[in-house]
Amino acid sequence: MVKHTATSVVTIDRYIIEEERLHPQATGELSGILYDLALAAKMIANKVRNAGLADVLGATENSNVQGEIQQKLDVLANDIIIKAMDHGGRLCAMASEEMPGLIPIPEQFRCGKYVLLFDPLDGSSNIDVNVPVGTIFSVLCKITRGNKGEMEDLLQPGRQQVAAGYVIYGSSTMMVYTTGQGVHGFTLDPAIGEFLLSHPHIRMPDPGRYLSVNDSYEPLWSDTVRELMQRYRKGDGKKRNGTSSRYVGSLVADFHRNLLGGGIFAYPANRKSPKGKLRLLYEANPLAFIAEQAGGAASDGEHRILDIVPSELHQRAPLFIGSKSNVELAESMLGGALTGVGA
Ligand code: P6P
Repeated sequence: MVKHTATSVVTIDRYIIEEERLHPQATGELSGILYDLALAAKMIANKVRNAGLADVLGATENSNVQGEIQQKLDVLANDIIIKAMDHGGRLCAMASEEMPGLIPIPEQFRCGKYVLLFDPLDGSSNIDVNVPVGTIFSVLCKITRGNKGEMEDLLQPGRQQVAAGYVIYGSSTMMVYTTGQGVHGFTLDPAIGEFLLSHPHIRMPDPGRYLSVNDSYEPLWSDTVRELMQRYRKGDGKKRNGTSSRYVGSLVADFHRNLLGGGIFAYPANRKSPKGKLRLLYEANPLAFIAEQAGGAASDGEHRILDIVPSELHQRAPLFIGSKSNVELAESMLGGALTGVGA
């Protein structure tokens, strides 16, 4: 594979093909999924960019499975992804943060050998105040027999992912993904409607500069979590310096900054939310795959995120994700606390 630099003019389609050539047994189906996701991303970007103009802002009267008021763009993004992905013949099922159960492939379309899980527009509560939002996706191979996808195909541990990525709709629109061959970032050139390679082979600096956590939950944390956050803030006076606090409140924006600049994003368990807030299958798992592929790590405080065997589609998990040494500190402190030691 050609080792491109950030100055190479390489479209995402060409890069996907070049990566596919690394796998002689590849059938091109996974490449097709990534193409279609890039198309969906461009369509969602167009809606997000124009949201303020087309009175798309504001909430619908519906609420989704999370009980949150659905932003109109949430619904639009969800529909765009489903319509872009359901007829390509590469998927046998999908699942979305916005919908309660398995999303089947319509009868008129052929089923393929992959499943797709996604959060169509994460951070959507920030849309009305023009804060970056994102799409997150995870791709796994079908493991059940038969043609149609089943819940068992969706409920696999994150280490089984064959691809994962996100799109950040920020000052520019970027698509970042991995297929297990490193992490690569593509920036949308709106003038030509193409994602161009801008961040080849992303590596997460370690130790990280940033701490991303919502401190308003401090009264609800365990003593050990409070001590952990203090150690992040102050450093250890030796090899690990202190961190700067950066918290957007939009997971993809916080993760993306830490991926490029180095840092730790933490959404710990707390007395009100014993499993934290973030979803395992379509938020923690895809970002954990990216973090590890970029030299970072992701844990729930006691277990590697990618090793957690899910039991429910929308289950939550505490999340410590980012630069490896920062995640290891969390595990060294919380691994005991979660088992009752040092709580
Ligand atoms: P809190 C946005 O609603 C979201 O799901 C993530 O994008 C973000 O990281 C998190 O919630 C923020 O949650 O409790 O800090 O507002």
